Amino acid sequence: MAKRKKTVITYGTFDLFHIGHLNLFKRLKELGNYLIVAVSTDEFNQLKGKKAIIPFEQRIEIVRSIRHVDMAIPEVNWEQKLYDVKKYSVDIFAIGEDWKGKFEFLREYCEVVYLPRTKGISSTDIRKLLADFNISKDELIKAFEIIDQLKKNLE
Ligand code: C2G
Repeated sequence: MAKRKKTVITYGTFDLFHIGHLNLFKRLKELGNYLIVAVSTDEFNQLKGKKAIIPFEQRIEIVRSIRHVDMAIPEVNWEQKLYDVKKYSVDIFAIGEDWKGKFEFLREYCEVVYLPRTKGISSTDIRKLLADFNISKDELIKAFEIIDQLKKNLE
């Protein structure tokens, strides 16, 4: 007897794809057997006050390629969730607990689950790390001069 399709949907930017996103997808796929991920477009991110480093086309292609994901769609506004839940006969809407309580209106149409975030990593942290690596050219030249001097001292 074929297993009944149990559809789970989630939404997000998924910039600089990392283990926190992958853990989420794994957990989401354990809740059902068909996972839809809606990836925020660059335009919608502006509305969210977020600027992703990786462009939308690449972010959705990466998400679409993750084996836990069955379908990836664009997230273009705040209002589409209800439309998506009906269009795809979604059984479970799930998202990280940083959004806890924000999507209770969907409970009338599907289960709503808030999942623990993966500690110690976020796209924002990675962006900050990259920014800290922004050594100026002069600092780099100075560093190489010091290394050369140290080498000469050791000869
Ligand atoms: N996440 C996680 N653990 C992390 C980082 C992120 O579980 N260490 C989860 C978030 O809780 C979220 C998802 O990964 O459920 C995507 O995170 P973002 O890309 O930051 O998504 P966000 O900007 O919160 O967009 O309409 C909803 C919004 O589009 C959600």
